[in-house]
Amino acid sequence: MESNEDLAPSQHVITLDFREYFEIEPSDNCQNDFLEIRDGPHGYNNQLAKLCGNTFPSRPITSSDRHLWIHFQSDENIEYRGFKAVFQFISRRDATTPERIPCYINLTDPYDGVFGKKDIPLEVNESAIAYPKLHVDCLWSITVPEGMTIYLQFMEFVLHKPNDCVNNFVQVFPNNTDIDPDVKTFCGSMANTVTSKSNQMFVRLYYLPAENKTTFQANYTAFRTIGQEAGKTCEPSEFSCEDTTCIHGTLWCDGNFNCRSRYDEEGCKLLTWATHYFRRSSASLLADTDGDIGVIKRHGGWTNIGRLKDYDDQVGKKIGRSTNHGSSGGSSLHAVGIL
Ligand SMILES: [Ca+2]
Ligand SMILES: [Ca+2]
Repeated sequence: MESNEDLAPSQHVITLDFREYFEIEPSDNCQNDFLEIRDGPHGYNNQLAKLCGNTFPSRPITSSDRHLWIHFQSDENIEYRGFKAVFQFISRRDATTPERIPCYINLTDPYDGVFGKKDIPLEVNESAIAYPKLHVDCLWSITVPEGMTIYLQFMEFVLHKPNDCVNNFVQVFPNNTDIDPDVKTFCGSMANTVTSKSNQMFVRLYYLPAENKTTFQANYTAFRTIGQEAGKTCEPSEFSCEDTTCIHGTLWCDGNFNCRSRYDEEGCKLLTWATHYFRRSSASLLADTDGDIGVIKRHGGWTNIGRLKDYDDQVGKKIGRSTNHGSSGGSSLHAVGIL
């Protein structure tokens, strides 16, 4: 099994011409052995051909842009001679559409992030205005630290034609951008949550600029799964979602749902003065406001009540203390209260 990608110079397209022999095991729908060619750099781009058998493709295959995606697959049985093809880069002088401007957005915030149509680069939007009948095709790539997986939720999802899965859709690739059996295509009136298979995930927006109401906004959260065995707990810097998953501690009561259980925002609306991440000076500030902290939320990072007492004495209030956080070196506090 092999995949390859050809890239033509700017203002060129690619033609692929078969020569001398073409012998790929014939089968219904070319399901056993086949050569697949797609019009673009990815396995999800439009299929130009899926070939097998002994008949030469009748004419050269031409890309509409600078990329062709070529994939040959053979199964374990019956092997034919194969094929030979020649590719050429030809000027797109006569092309009816302009060269597509690449639209790739990398998201690398390690613990969470919000993204959507607003991230599309200016030059892509300008091209969309100039050519409203040319699809916009953008890909967001999300990468979180090794060992973590990604939980994706849509906050906004509007397609101009809700049931048009050809011209307007959002796709989520929980694994890679090849033809992935796990790919989720959303083209109705709502988009479900998706969980990645690894520390990477891809989200694609494909729409006709003429349908300018199409938009989406989503957020992602990196989470770590811990075993169910007794004694497995989240790290001090993490918050426990109470469902054997852990998210980063800064996501607790930050106004966004990050746990799949939504536990990280539970009870937070009771707060009139609260922070998920503050320091000794902030603890004093909390005391100075003469607040009566009625709720203390237990947190994976808390140590024990004995250590909490230090803080009771210091600020006269009940405040939860976690162990050191992050690289700042200072002690940080996790407290939730009601004034
Ligand atoms: Ca075969
Ligand atoms: Ca949160």
